[in-house]
Amino acid sequence: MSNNTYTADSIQALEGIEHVRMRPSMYIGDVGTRGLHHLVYEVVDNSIDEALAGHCDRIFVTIHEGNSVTVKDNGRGIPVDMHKKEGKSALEVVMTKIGAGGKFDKDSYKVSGGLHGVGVSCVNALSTHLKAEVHRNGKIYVQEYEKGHSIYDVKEVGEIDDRGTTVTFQPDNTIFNETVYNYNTLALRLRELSFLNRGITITITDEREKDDKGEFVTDTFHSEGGLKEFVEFVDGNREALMQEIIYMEGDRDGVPVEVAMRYNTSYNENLHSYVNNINTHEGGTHLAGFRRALTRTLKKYADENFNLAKEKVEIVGDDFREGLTAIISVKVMEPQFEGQTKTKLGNSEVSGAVDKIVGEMLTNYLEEHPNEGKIIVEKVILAAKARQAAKKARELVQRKNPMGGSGLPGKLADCSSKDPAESELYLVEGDSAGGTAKQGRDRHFQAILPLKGKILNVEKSMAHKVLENEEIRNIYTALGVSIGTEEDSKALNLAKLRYHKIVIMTDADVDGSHITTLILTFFFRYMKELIENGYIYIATPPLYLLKKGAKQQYAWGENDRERLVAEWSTDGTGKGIAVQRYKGLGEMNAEQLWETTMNPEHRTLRQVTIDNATESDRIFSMLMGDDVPPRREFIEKNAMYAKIDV
Ligand code: 0RA
Repeated sequence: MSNNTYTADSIQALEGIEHVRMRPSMYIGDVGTRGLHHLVYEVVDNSIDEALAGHCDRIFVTIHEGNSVTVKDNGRGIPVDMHKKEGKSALEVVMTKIGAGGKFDKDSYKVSGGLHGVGVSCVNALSTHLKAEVHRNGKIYVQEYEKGHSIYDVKEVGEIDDRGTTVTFQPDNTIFNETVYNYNTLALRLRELSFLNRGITITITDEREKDDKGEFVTDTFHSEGGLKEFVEFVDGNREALMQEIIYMEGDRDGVPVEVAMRYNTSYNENLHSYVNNINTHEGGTHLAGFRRALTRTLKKYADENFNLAKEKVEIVGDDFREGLTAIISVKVMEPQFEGQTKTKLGNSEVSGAVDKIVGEMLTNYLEEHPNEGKIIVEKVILAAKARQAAKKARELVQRKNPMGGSGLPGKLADCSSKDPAESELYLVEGDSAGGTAKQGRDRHFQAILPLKGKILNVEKSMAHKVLENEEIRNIYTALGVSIGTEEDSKALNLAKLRYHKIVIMTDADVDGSHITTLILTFFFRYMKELIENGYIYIATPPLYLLKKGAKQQYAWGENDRERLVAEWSTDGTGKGIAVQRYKGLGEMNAEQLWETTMNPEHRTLRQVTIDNATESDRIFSMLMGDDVPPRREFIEKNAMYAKIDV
């Protein structure tokens, strides 16, 4: 990720601030939406640290008109006294010296800090303007900065009897190519932080828009129950197997560990792990420690209390995690992040700490809760039996449909290119639209697989049903990869993937959105790697065709349509303009479909990304669960898919 031409020394030689502005991605990941939002997280993290140190319980985040943002807390206030070595106020050092962080306060319990952990000075460097206001010692101190440099010394501007720090910054639009904050994205993260750090109250307010009552949109997040409530929240649409949530907390070798878990009737494993409030998508030593302790403890309990021989089933690690939702949160002083996206914890000492705490506390729990113990063991035995059935089904499928050679589905119209990097697979709703797409495509690099309407809802199906399902089998055989929930097959062999763009193309109506969601659920649960690697896209067919005389143009939404009508009308009416509404892909001919939706020169593909893994899990369980109204509402709003024009 980082650019190796710069050594640590040369970074310093280059003067921190200028280097941050020259290579922002090295510090905040990217200069798109993610990086923009990261600025807020970076500032909030400082307040969270102050809260973790026990000096702050209130944080306010405000998005202002023009997309500047304020983060205010009621902590001790950043010190303003002279920093001897630097010859400047401590506030100025924190705000302008790259890498200074809060390190001069050795007692502070600094464990949070965004994924990149770069500090508020980077936010300052990437802002056209930043103002810091500190309430401390009964006084108000302020300092302002432009592009990371102070524009005056810290000054005392008044007296006050509260305490705290307020930072307002305006992201530099010459650096970021996206400068509009997404309220939901920020609110999601703040809610997550409130669950991960119980007792803190976090309020977000959006001053850019007013609601029906003429008030600013605002949300306040506060959790007394912490991870317990987090599990309850992400599992809101699953049917729990037990009333109570199993909660384990402790501190081993200086590593605070917190785990909350509960079994439900689903067939999925939902483990979410955090290190210093950062979601570790790729897992790591903390997760390994949890899994080991869970398997060992439950196995021992089952062996001692149940007659497993009678069940004639061999139980493996996976079986203990089917239908399990668990959140694991650890705080590590010097975390080492590894893996492709630097979200895998490497510290070996953490594994033992989690293992010990979970082992001991789960053993105690089972002793004190024999009823729950029985429910868990019965669920595990059921999972083992289902796994064996799935294995048989898979073997059957593989025999019928051998890998390699001509093992491709009959319905697939493949492309001629064999280079995955340039090849695209369109998953098309319905045979009729599939036929049109086959005529319209560029057969050199575009393959078409028509799907029969609604595919199986994998959220509610056992693994072997998923593997046996014909449409799903067509998808993964066309892709050239194997799928499964078992540990060995989970390491999906991406090298075998036959297309690096997999495009879901459905009608632009509620049914189409539902089908898109069903397909996405399948990818999310069974081939998450495809999403994580950016291979999954959603096609966006136009909604309207407008014609006036000889000219015609497509419109993708209401705004588009209104703009065109306004442009074309000479007298301000809609007169003489024919507006054709496309209800389905089938209403376009092959040429139109190519022109608007498939031709790389003109089309808009939305790349599917996972912004927040825990929230995605909750959303998928909600969308595909039993409760219909929230699903409809959500699909209609369709707020989940990140829109990236490719
Ligand atoms: C170090 C020392 C002290 C306060 C802070 C850091 C601090 C930093 C931030 C950043 C945002 N909000 C903050 N609140 C506090 C003070 C140590 C003391 O008073 O003894």
